[in-house]
Amino acid sequence: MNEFVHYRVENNLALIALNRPPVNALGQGLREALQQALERAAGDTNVAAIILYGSPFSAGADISEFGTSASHAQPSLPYVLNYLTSLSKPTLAAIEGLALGGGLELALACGYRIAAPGARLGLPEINLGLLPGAGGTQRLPRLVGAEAALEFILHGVPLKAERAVALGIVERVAHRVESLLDEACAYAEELISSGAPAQPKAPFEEPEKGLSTDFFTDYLQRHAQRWKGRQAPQRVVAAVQAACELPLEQGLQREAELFVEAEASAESAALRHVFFAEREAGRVPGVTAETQLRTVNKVAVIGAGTMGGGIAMNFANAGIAVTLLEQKGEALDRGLTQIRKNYEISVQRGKLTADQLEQRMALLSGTLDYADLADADLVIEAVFENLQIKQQVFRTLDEVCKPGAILASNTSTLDVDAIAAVTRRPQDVIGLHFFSPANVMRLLEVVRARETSPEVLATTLKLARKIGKIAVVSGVCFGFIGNRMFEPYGREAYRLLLEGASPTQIDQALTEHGLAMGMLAVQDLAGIDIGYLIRESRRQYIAHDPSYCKLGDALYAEGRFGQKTKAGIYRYEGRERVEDPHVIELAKRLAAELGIERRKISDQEIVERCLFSLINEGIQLLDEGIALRSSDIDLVFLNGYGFPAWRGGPMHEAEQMGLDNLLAVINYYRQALGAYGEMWFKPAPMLQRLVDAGKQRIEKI
Ligand code: T1G
Repeated sequence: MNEFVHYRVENNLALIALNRPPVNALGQGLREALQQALERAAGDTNVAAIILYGSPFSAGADISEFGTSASHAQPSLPYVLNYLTSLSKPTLAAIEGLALGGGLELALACGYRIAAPGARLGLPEINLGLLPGAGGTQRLPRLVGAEAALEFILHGVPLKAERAVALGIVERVAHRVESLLDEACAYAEELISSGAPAQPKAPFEEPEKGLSTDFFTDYLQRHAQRWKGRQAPQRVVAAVQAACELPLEQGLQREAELFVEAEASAESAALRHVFFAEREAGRVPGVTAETQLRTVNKVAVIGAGTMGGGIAMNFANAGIAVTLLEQKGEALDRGLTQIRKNYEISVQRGKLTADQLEQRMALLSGTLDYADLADADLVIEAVFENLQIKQQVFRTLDEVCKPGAILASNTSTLDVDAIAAVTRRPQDVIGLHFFSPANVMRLLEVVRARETSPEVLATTLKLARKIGKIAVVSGVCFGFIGNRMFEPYGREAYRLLLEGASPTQIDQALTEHGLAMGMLAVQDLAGIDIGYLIRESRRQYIAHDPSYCKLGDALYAEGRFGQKTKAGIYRYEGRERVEDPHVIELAKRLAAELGIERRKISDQEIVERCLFSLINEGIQLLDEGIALRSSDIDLVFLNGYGFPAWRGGPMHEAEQMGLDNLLAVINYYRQALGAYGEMWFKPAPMLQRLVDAGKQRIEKI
């Protein structure tokens, strides 16, 4: 046995403690130690029952092993759990903190289960493009029924212990976390004295009982659209169906076959990439565990509009007091009213209780007076996207805010260095770019200005986690990471309209690729006017291309601002988006004026030109040091722009297709699109360097 397990016998109980910090991930070493401990307990005649426990119990298989030989290195998890179920002595799982994935499967292989209050139990494998691969799809249906098991596995969200008892996953909840092991021992003694079997009779020996004969076929059909592009959910359905149709032994074999497929899938490789990317994003040069953190108990938000109100909600949701400042009383009232309405919708949807609504509203206050911000620990400015206006706000904040207050701008494109420069405390200034709707979108771009101090950066990164955001650090440039890369993506969508593609074809090609929304629909949502104003701020960089978003400029001139005016690239009849012949004609006219020859364009060209332009810009961003790593860029697009997580993000997708192939396609369009291609399809220099160096990963060289 090794250090990953502590073994002792007390009275007639073998107590086996899992000990592989931080989460008892069931890597090969822990599996080996666990197998040895179980064999030792099985062979000890003084041992009448076996208790497994850990703090936390276990977060499941070791995700870092997947895709490597370690994942199936003996003893495999299925082997250990099958051995566990073969023991003739009662086995009991004492679940503290977490039992996730293989951790819960370990508990399910035990005959009995007791959980500590507040413990979370789940089978989140679906979030990694996998399925439970150590008996979960076969044992859970026999414990709770096939339909309940299917929903639980596909949902992939852990349950609290108390709910798990109601579902039948565990039998008991201990009175206190501290007494869990004692109560588990008492439970084991009860089992021994009552002569309980090592494995009690399954409550659902026929898991399919009560299901229609077409249940699984119907289930797949009902969810086909939602699961488009993915395979993991369908494998879960197949595995649970096997639990209904096969004896346990053969069901386990079927599960193992499906797991091997899943582990080897591009979908799982992408989702495992995202799992580690989310954890890597928090690793920032200059910020260490020793970096001093500032206390943030009181937040102020300037601007109670859509963004300001959404930002404020994030902090109220996390129990932090927020003061909203506006210039006029009616704007302030409107903002606070809208926040209350947002919470009321959550209550109607059952996501919030009425009490929680009032608790959160009680944390929100409003003022028209900057003096009331004097004791704020963090102030976030969310006023009109104009540099001069923002600079004036920061001059005022510099006057009224206490020393050490963090002063943040929610700007989406402007120069945070220029904002910091008007204060006497640039080290306390940072960009916190929330994405609309700010209380919903998980992405937060944390813009590190030239003089932002490590303490301010570390404090905002910690706060981002507290309010449930995925924080990605960006340097200062136009558009930071997301909007800078989204610019060429939108440029190509507009240009393709002139070259002969229709709005619907362009958007459908992108949504077919997995995007939540087509780029032209996004333009209408964000506002044609917003896009125009952004271009106005950068005309010197785009003037050499007379066609640059020409249609967007023309729509702006016609007052067609998108959804907000019921007409933009599309026309809006209620909530329905319809193609507008006027826009097609406008595109044709502009193409003729610009001498652009219209032609039939393939969906593949649409996706390649939009996506590869975005990726090429991302590689350039990395080269400039604006983004720290390519996986950070992936997180930006998965959490802020509706890119499909099952593709891993644009940069991961580029790595999967091969950087040499990416370069070849970009060079193709550079040549095939004539002068336009020469303007906009020059490969980023670092892409050429990566390919010349034979690199498979996108990293700075
Ligand atoms: N494997 C390897 N490392 C893991 C891990 C895991 N399962 N879970 C966490 N870590 C690492 C993580 O990378 C980080 O490392 C540190 O632990 C703290 O994590 C066979 C196939 C458990 C809720 O999907 O959801 O079992 O960055 O920063 O916010 O059927 O981690 O410090 O170096 O996230 O408190 C199923 C995944 C696996 C659970 C803790 N299990 N983990 O959250 O801390 S597949 C999961 C989480 C499986 C079986 C199948 C969370 C957490 P580092 P953290 P946290």
